[in-house]
Amino acid sequence: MKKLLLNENWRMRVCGEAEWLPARVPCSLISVLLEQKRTQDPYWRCNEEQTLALCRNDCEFCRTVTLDASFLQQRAVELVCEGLDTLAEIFVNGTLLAKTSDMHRTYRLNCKSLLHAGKNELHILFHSPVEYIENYHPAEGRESKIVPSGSMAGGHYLRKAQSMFGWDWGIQLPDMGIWRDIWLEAHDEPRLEGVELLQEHTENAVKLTVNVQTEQAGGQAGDLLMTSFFAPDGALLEQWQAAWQPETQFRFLVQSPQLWWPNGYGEHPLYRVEVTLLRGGEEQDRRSYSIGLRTLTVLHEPDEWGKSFAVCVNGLKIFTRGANYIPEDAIYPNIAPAKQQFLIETALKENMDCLRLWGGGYFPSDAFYEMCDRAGLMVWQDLLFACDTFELTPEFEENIIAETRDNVCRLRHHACLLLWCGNNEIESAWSHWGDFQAEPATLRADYIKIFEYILPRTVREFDKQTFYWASSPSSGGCICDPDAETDGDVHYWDVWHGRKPFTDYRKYKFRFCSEFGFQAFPSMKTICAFTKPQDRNIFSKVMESHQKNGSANGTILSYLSENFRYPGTLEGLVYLSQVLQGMAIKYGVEHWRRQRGQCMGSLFWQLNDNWPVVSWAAVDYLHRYKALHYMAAHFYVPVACSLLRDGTKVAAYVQNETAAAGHYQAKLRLRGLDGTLLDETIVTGEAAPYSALSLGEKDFAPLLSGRVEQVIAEIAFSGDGLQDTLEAEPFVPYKHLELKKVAIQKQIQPVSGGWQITLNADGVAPFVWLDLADGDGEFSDNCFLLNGQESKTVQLKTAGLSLPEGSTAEQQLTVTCLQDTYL
Ligand code: BMA
Repeated sequence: MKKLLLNENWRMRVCGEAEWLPARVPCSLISVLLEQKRTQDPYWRCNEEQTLALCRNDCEFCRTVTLDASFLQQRAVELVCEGLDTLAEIFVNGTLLAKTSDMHRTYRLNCKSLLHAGKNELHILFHSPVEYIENYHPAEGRESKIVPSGSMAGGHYLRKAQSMFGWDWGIQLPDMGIWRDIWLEAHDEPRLEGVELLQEHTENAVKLTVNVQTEQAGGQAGDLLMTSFFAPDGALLEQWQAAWQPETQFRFLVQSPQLWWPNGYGEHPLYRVEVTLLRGGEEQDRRSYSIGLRTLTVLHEPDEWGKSFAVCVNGLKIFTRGANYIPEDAIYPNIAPAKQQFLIETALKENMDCLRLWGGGYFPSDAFYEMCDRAGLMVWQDLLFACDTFELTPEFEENIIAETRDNVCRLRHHACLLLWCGNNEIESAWSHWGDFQAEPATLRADYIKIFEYILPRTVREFDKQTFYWASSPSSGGCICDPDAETDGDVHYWDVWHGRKPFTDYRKYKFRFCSEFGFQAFPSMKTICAFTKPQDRNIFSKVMESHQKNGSANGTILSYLSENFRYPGTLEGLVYLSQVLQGMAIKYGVEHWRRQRGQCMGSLFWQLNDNWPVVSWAAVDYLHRYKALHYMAAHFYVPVACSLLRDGTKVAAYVQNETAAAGHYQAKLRLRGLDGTLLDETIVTGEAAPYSALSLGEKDFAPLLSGRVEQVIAEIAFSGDGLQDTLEAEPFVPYKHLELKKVAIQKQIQPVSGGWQITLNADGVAPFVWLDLADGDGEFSDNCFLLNGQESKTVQLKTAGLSLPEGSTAEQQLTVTCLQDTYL
């Protein structure tokens, strides 16, 4: 087979303009204009408006391809487009080859008759998605008034990542272009079409079946198929050959398999399967797959609390810990593997074992899933539908079947693939969202046809082993109480959208909470990167244009007023918003981990951003960590401890998510704000593997009279597999604590891999936040308590550190704590 990659040497122009600009795939209208400095950064100030106006244009890409005669003498010549976004017309030497309308599909187009030896002209015209959605008319009786929050009306008419039209965290940037590889392929022999890998696990062995499908045409007697199977260390385990047939099956038996486990539960060894087509001893086509030997599914079964939703890996039910993941950038050609690697490492630092790839985004590259395989990060993969109605036209049906087939076949072998989920929140919407109730019944019927018939049938046809879930949240489908607390997964938004206090998380014993979240401002340095000094007020036009959830700045201020004092500066507000966010999510996660057994998972909303914005993300667009990141590293650790205060009573809990029983100690303390230890009670306990344990509680009521604003409850935890941890909470809202200014001593010394920073305070200092004034760096821990007695040591890592010329880490280090926001 001959493959001619066509990513280089393109030219792009806005239709109607004279000038062609150089381009290289992956590229888009906006990425090329930016690269050639023909437009300004869409993320700067209010540039979103002018960028959106550019997306009203059509644009065209063209290049020449020089072919020799032998290329064209092959039996088949195809143009393969892995990503055309979205409304494309492809011309070869002036003749229309195809029209496309789905950015998630791979198009394989037979073009032999249009090509000739010598120079050929390839030309792809993209129509404006904005003009299309504005001028599209649904069939009579299928008109919809639904517009997802922050989005443009009509985004659902196109098979294009929905959040490109904007979301309640997303810029409206409906770009267009060649966003994935494009090539010409010529071959005489049959092409390898699909390889299906099926695992059957028995006691200490795995039977692996490799089903190889090739094209029917072009096969000859003497053609061979060969399958090789390699161990995780690269050693060849077995190799089989068979005479070519369109469908061939190979079987392998692995005794004492090295099993793949998610992060925190074991190793992630990857075996490799390689399938080769040979003619006359020469390799003609080859596919290679890294696979993990494991069983992985979701148990949705009746039990004493209703119906479970529990991830089960290699027979072990686990408490899933993770977050929701959105597209890494709103300009898709800028989604580089390095960005994905950073986010995956971020998830690992937060001790996660799962990411939910949310349905308003896209299916990432193979490289992304390979990284997840290696990292032990399970992927909950939504199909690409979110919060909207969808009109089931014949063209729409053809597209969604094809995009599902393409991506299921591409991704089904990955060890990380946990489940396929039909959509985000659409079952809930049809069940009880007010605006959906006024929508036509025909669209409700379309919902059932798409998500309960067409898509599950398509997924099952191509992937027999991965769990399918109709929607998130759901109780199993049929628009039957999808948000039930007792059945399936739940999205819980009363804290945040409903402005309920954090303690409301504790009212519910969900089976699996797959979305809940709380917004915070991005780092001040990130705010400075998209604003001018005069914009730096949260109600300025520029700041509001980087806040896509209508009432959200008010929501942040409302929670702030319940918990903290008025901070007076934007810096103080940014810091407190991040502390609030961390507190909120910690309340939820700790509660659900205490319910382990009944509740079996937590995925907070959201890990990342796709542009610089105020949002629910734990890490901002410029890869600066919010306080939530550092807090997640604690609340998602395999052995986690928590403090639960109920009035004057304080209780200590451990959740042991490991295979070993552990012995734990908690020192329940009352501490004066000057640091004096006023009372201490020690409790101990034994936590079984995979269990939650209450170590004991103490009622501090008799000790609080007359000084409730001058003390804080504190628990010092220690035990097997546990880092020594301090947890603390006041008996009154933080705003009423009578915190005094403290002096925080810092000692910095170089150690291997960075600097060691030792901190001491001469009184209680909550939420100590370390930063670098004009630099960037990562700390081993952050946003912690100094109790006025014990010192805390953290590391500033050299990896990723950037400091302004001529300055040292010591000069740059800033330390903020809660009382710094007192006016
Ligand atoms: C959920 C998500 C997203 C949204 C988020 C915050 O509904 O599925 O659609 O961005 O809440 O509102």
